[in-house]
Amino acid sequence: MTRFPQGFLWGASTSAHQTEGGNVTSDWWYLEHKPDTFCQEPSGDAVDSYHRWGEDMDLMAEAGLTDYRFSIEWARIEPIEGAFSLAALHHYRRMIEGALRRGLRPMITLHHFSNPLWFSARGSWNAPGAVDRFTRYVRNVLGILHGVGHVCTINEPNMVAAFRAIAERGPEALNDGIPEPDPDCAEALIEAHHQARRILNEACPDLQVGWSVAVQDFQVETDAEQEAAEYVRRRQTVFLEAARGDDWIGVQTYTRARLGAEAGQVVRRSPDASAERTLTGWEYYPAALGGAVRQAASAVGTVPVIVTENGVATGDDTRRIRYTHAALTALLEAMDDGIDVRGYFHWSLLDNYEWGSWEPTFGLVAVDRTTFVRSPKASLAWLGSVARSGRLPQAVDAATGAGEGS
Ligand code: IFM
Repeated sequence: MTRFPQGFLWGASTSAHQTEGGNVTSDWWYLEHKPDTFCQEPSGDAVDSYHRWGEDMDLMAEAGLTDYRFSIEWARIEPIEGAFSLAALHHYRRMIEGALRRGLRPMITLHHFSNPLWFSARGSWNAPGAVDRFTRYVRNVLGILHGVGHVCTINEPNMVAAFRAIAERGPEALNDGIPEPDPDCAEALIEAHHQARRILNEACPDLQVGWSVAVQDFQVETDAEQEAAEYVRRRQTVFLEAARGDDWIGVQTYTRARLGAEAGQVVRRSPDASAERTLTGWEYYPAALGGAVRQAASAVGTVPVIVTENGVATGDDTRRIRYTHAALTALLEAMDDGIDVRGYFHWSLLDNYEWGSWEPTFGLVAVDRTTFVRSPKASLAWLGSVARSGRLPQAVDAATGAGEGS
């Protein structure tokens, strides 16, 4: 296959907390400001997308992208338990209408990491009643979803279920890949997803509902195959299997994870000393996307795959284009092998707040954090041209990152 199919979703993703700014009623805002925080920097005004979302959408539509995945912020919509903000709901409705007006199909994420502070204070997902609290929120947002094609209930539930370990150990907990998710939290998230799907499908039968899992390309380099499968199952497969019966499964992939064994325990191997690392410290390994969509497809059966995040933290935009070219090549190969992939969303549209730090830049667009002026990078035009033509250029020019041949 050299072309992507007609109707393929071509987009970029963002999340509310990472871009909007001033998310003061959220648990992340609290985490960023508490005295012993593991965050290096707070999100502050972020990149002011709460006010500048129109500029963000204009840039995407002008570049040739057709889809925009963004999240609506529970902490703004329900800042106090049971008190729903009509102004916040109207705000997100205006965003949905703004996207549709520009020819961008919105994919709405209902929960992208941040919670209302009150929800966390009550024990977050591990507390009795957590699922009911989430589904009450879902019922309250139904009214703004008309015209929306895709809803993602919860972003990266396998990361959410690992947050306690991350909060306790700090970001280095991620150096070893995804820490083991808390099983009770995982169970609550899966139940919340299933109930939300039912509510959404009943109220809006045309909506395509799914959730997005952090999927690493796990490469097993040990004979302890069963133990390795169990290691992957707890971190990834259970969340993928929970998507059986969904309209789509979101795959979010950045790198691979090589599994070995030490003293009878499955461990994640560090990248080789010669391996290139990105600004997040992860191995630069774009081909991971091919392995990840295959692993997801084998867990979910016939549910179509949408790549809802893929990208690279780098200060070198040529490297970003090369990474994306290689990732899309691996994606086409997987599609050639029969994997049903319906779309690709790049992470991220904007350089934004990377959960504790502003250092890792994932964006197709740079943002000056004092003036909030947006400066599109060459990678935005490059991805837009792939979207317009539905084809990958055969190669990437070494100097500029632009495509050569087609
Ligand atoms: O920035 C995050 C995003 O919020 C969830 N997926 C991974 C991205 C890069 O770390």
